[in-house]
Amino acid sequence: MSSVQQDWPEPIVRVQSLSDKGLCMIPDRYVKPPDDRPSSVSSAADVDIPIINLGGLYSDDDSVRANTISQINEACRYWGFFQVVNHGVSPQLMDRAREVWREFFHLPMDLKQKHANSPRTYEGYGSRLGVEKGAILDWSDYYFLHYLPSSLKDHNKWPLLPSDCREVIDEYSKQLVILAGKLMKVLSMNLGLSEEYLQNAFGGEDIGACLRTNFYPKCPQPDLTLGLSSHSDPGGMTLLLPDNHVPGLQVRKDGNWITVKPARHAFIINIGDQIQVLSNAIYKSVEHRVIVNPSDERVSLAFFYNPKSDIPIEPAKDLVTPERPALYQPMTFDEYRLFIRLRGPRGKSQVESLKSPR
Ligand SMILES: O=C(O)CCC(=O)C(=O)O
Repeated sequence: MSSVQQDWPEPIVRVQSLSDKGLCMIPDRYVKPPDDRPSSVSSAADVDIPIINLGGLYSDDDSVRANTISQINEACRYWGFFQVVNHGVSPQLMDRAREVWREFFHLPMDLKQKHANSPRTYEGYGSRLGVEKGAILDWSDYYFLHYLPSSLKDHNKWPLLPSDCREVIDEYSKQLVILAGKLMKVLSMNLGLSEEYLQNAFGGEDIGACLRTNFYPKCPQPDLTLGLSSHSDPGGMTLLLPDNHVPGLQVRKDGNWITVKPARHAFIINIGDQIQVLSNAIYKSVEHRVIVNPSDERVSLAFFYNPKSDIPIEPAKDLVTPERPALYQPMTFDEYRLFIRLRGPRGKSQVESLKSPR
């Protein structure tokens, strides 16, 4: 597999600076083909992903505990997405984490440019995913950083401002790793595996965790573009803190796009491709995308909980039977994510391409 190139194929344009110009029309580079535009498939207005009260996991009442565990199981099997409330992460910390990032994106451009990223590691301030020359781009900027493993965490690659930014991201990430660890246990048990199975398959203590904060500026022609193209997440599990005022995330369900209505102080959890592989596709890594709008910017924090990058990920032996043979061949996460890093978001094409020849 070819390695990632050192630099972007074209000069980087910050979407925020395009939006700030007050253009009436978006540049052609952001105009999606008709089939990929937001209105191409009707969205079901009255349906939403499940909302699960995680407090139920610690109830004294056995039936409440069992019911919560079973709701998570159903959500992973049939939706690949769910919201959690009462998850143990402090609401104040969630609000502050979102606000430090909003403040970052409103800093003067020269300060943000100091953190400009390259396709080699993607760390820093970015405006495109993928390095294909002439690609149609998404209407968003982002900031990407590593939290785990500690060997990859480098505060110098995190924003310097706002002044409490690094401290807030550190505390936020610490709490999200704890939450993800709890969910991994529930997912393992729900799959009929030992409580620690998924965590061990991810590399035990040596997992990867990284944060991408997405900034979706106002867009004068939201019907022609997307804030983030349809994709499934390549990693293990994503814990998303959505904007507290502006919806935008759409999840694909039965051919429709469902716009998620975020519950207050909830996280949106979704299964990534690596858990789809480990579960031999019992759990689904579902396609999602982001729409934008003309009147409001939007900020979201996607925290990716990933396997250690150099261990092969393959279906759990206990989930492989003569009736249900292994659907995927082993592959390390490093090999796997190269695809997205080179080509940008492309629906579910990567996890599909991994399927074993039958
Ligand atoms: O902004 C959102 O709501 C979703 C972001 C997302 O899907 C991602 O960062 O992978």
